[in-house]
Amino acid sequence: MAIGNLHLSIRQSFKPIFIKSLFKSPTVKFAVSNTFFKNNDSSFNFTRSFGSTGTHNNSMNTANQIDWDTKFKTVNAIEVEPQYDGPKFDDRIITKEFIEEMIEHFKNQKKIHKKYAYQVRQFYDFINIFKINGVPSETNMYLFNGDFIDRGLYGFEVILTLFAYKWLYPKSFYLTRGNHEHINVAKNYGFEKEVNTKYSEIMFEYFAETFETLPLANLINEKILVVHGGLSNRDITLDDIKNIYRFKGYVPANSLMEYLLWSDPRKKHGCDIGKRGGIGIGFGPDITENFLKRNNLDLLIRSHEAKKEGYEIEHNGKCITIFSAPNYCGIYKNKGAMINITSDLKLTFKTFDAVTYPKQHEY
Ligand SMILES: [Mn+2]
Repeated sequence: MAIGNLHLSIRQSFKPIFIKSLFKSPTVKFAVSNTFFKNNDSSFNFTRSFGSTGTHNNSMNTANQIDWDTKFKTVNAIEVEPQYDGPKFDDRIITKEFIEEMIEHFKNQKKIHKKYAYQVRQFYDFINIFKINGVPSETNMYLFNGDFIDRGLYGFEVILTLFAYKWLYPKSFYLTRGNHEHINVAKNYGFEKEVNTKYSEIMFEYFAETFETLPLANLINEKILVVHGGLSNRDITLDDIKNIYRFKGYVPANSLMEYLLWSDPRKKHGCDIGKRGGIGIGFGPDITENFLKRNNLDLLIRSHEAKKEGYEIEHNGKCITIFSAPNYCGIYKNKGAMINITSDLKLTFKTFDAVTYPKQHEY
């Protein structure tokens, strides 16, 4: 129940600096979305999530100061009215049935009770991904690559479903933080208003707090780095990424954290200030190539930009943008895309169009 548990679930999952999926199965799949991939093979099971918990720097470790027990008790005391007909779960144990019922409930334009929402965008396009590729499970891995919110009417439903799956399948369901998973961005681009309308300011604050726990990068089979935005203008290593302290409550200007969340590839060699008014940088093919060589990697996968065909391959095949929200914001007419990845790191792209969704719920 409690968002406390959801937080903890995520915090505990990412507490070690590296997460390595220990799960082995003949049908392991892996996917990344707003970005995502998918894999149909067994040996594909090395996924690491980066981002320091900052335990080396206790004076700044605000996340550890959160009183999870009090939060849990407060949420646990919330009464569920007898007329509530939505999904429930008990004893802080989320279930597959709860998530499936929750998705049905959302499809029918209903809310789930705040007691459960505390705990745990294109929502219809989002769940269409599971229709195309199968629902997440211990054998059907997914990685979603940030910017889960601020994109239309159903950001809350999308991110709650993502968090619920992360909670249910911590070893086979992965998320990367996007630039929108930040309190100030979420205030300016719609998520705060959406959550205030559907629930309350407290609910928004809980979510904003949870965003900080999301890792800034994931590493697949030691060879593919997945970040939301891009690279730095400095000669960074994976250790530099691993050592980022991400619980500051803000993204420091011109920091590696900012670049990972906000940068975009560019065609020319070198770096420039980028195309977003000074947030993040533009990085060229030489930057990507040198970064990959320095870190013994094969490929960079990132998101952050809508693409007409849902994806774009740049930098001599070394930098791929994947974007899985089709007809982005209802106006871009772009396809959505996903990547399937096999154990020998062969990539297959799948593109798809937007689905129709009910429009009566404006807020
Ligand atoms: Mn973005």
